[in-house]
Amino acid sequence: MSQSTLPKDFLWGFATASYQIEGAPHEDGRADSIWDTFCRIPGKIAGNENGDIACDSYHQYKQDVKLLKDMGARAYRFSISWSRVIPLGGREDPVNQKGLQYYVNLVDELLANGIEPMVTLYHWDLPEALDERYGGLLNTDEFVADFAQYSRTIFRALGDKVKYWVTFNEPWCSSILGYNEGVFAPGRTSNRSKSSVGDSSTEPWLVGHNLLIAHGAAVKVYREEFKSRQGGQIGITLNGDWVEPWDPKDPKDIEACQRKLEFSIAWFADPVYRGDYPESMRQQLGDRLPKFTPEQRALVQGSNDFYGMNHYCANYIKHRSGDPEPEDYLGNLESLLSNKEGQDIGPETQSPWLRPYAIGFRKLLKWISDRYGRPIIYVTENGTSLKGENDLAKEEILEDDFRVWYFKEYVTAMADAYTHDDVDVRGYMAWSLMDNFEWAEGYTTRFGVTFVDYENGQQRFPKKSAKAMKGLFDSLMSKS
Ligand code: GBH
Repeated sequence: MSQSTLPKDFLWGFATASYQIEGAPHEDGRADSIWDTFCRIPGKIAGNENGDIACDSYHQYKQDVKLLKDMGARAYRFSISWSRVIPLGGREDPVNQKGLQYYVNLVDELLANGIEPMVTLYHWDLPEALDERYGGLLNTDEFVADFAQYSRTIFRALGDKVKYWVTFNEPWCSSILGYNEGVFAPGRTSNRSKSSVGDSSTEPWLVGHNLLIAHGAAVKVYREEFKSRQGGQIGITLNGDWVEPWDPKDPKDIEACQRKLEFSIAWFADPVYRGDYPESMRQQLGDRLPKFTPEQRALVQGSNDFYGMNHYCANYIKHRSGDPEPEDYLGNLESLLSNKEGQDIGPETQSPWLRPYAIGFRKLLKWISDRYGRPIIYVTENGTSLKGENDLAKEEILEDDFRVWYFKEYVTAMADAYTHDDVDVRGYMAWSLMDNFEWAEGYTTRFGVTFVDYENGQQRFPKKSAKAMKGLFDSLMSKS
């Protein structure tokens, strides 16, 4: 096997998201998103924290760009807070020029430093007003129309300068964690100990459907009104973990692995690349899984210029016998951290769900590439937390050897997929540029290559991993 490489123009950099870093929730006219209100419910977030200050990036964005520049990054993926730009969110509601200007300034600062912006339109922070007005993501017609107009506003303001667009970040999380488990905003679930409203058996599937259609509608706006002049690329970003059978000798576990990939990834990617949901989902969910009208299918099918891939880890998969529960979203199986032999899939991190298993990255890149006809892939997130990192002193946090190891393993696995498996991967954004608000885990879990000192004005200090990244990519990217 020859030495693995990456192409010479490979676009690598770092990622963040608006609510996780910006702070300034009420400055210059921004209104609440569903995450501002969700954080106010006691018990939803570790330490009852919120994003009111976070990394203070609304004020310190020039620091962020300097970090990127010092690390040698070629690109930066960030997201836009919809309620900063259109505080009430709707297609007839006023645009907040000051809020929009923040993103114009950020993009200008990036370009002045030679860093390519990649913009995510929606990373989970729906304007609260839309949730109250018509049920937010549950309302097909209103949500789709409002998202299309919001997207148009952003393309118009930034599209001359931004060439990479992501419509939605991880619709799986919005649907399942927001409407089935109820652990993410808006927190709806059938579990009445967590929420007085919600139906885990139906709402997530409707929300997923609506997100797909809204994605298609925004892509249509971009292609018809902006793309020919602005010349950018647009796609949706899907999360997905790799799978290995709990018992490799049991055909039912092997089958369950495939079903897990279909319930998590193909749920969204099949409609985009093939025009309909996977058969395994239709079989289990029946009429609870919405059907595409011809108009909806026309919007969704063929709507990706590239596949945006978020990937962190892998699980062992064990089939379940008997009928699935109505609330089941995994595909009637168990997702486990160790196999039949009792072997762990990877070492512990601070995140209960995250066990590094780098070969799984290569395998999943190939699985996606094979199933969807070798699409262009941008890895839009990959990274790790460290067990106990937050309990250490600053000097120790800066020596994040485990993260250095993780990135080396994963980036090499990606280069293997590019070199040996014919996977057309063209970019990679590490999660994350800096420690930030880790959703329900608050600030207890750090994902950054940069330490953020929350006690001292959110000052930024690069960790060892920040300094290792350029060398890693230089060693893999071919020079000619
Ligand atoms: C990404 O999601 C997010 O895009 C980013 O905002 C976030 O900060 C980053 O990960 C790190 O978490 O609790 O067992 O139900 C990663 C994909 C999928 C990981 C859902 C957590 C929940 C598993 N996420 N998963 S569980």
